[in-house]
Amino acid sequence: MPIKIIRQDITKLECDAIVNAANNTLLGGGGVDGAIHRAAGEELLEECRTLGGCKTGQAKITGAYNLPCKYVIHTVGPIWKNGNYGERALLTSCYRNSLELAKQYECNSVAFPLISSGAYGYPKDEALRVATDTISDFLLENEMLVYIVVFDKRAFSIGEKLFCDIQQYIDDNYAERFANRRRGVYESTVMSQDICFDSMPCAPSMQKASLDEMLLQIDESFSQMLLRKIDESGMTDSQCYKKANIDRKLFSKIKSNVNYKPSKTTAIAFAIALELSLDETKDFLMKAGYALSHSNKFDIIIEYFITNKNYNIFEINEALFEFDQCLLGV
Ligand code: AR6
Repeated sequence: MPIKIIRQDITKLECDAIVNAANNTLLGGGGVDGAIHRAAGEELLEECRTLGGCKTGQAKITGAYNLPCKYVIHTVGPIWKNGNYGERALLTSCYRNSLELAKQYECNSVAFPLISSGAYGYPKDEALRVATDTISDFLLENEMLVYIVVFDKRAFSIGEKLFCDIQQYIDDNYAERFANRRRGVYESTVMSQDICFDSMPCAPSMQKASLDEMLLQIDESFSQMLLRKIDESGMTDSQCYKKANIDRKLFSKIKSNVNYKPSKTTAIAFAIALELSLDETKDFLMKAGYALSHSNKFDIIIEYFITNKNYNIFEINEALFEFDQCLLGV
């Protein structure tokens, strides 16, 4: 199952377990720890007193009392110094150990705050990268819905360079759209003539081969094209839907219904998982009745990542989140 990045107060989430960014005493504190203790009530503190603290990178589980979830998993993130004190390894083990505990307690869904990214000072973009890398590794072998809960906009930020590059790409492409609009119809007529001339020099045998191929594929639905492309890629079905951040049940629906019409974000998620080029992505989307245009930020951001051959769906989602767009996958 997939990772969902959401903006919310973690204490309000209805899922099997929420994770607390605690300290070694497990006896409460500020930030998300304080919020969780306040919302859960005194009994949580009483249970925490019986646990004997927790080492950095480890995790312990308690009941959730007045919270709408079943369990609270308490983990202690590293205090950021300069990155040379094993901070990344410790933060990775916070996520890994919390996920293992959730699995042991048969949780189907678990929500994480961005551990260490507040009072403990871990740089936010790097903290987020550790979270998505570790959780996505875990999900390759396990079925669970994992939320990364981002409390406020400032608590979340993709790298500054990536942000600027994407912003620049958006600006350039919006500009191109307005320029094209001013140039008007004449240019599009010339372009369509160019396409006709382009196709003329083809050898007749090549034309026939590609025509046969096109005719064979004319009735191929989105679902059939997806399954064919998965086979061609050498991935298994589950490798592909996990890479696409898509839920197994949704994949089964698409697989079993030849005429299934996915949402645009689902279709793009599969294009990303299959590492399709921009042209291939456009053909693939067309099967589901969608296009990529330069008239909205979402499409331009997707185009940016595809043209830069960056097919990491979690990085793409971080960027989409930063620009207030819908996320890919489920
Ligand atoms: N829901 C979701 N995320 C939240 C919430 C909330 N209600 N409140 C804060 N955050 P921090 P740390 C985010 O400082 O860095 C405590 O005193 C917040 O924006 O809570 O691991 C403990 O007792 C930030 O991105 O945890 C420790 O002493 C993230 O949660 C120490 O702080 C983590 O910020 C742990 O520091």
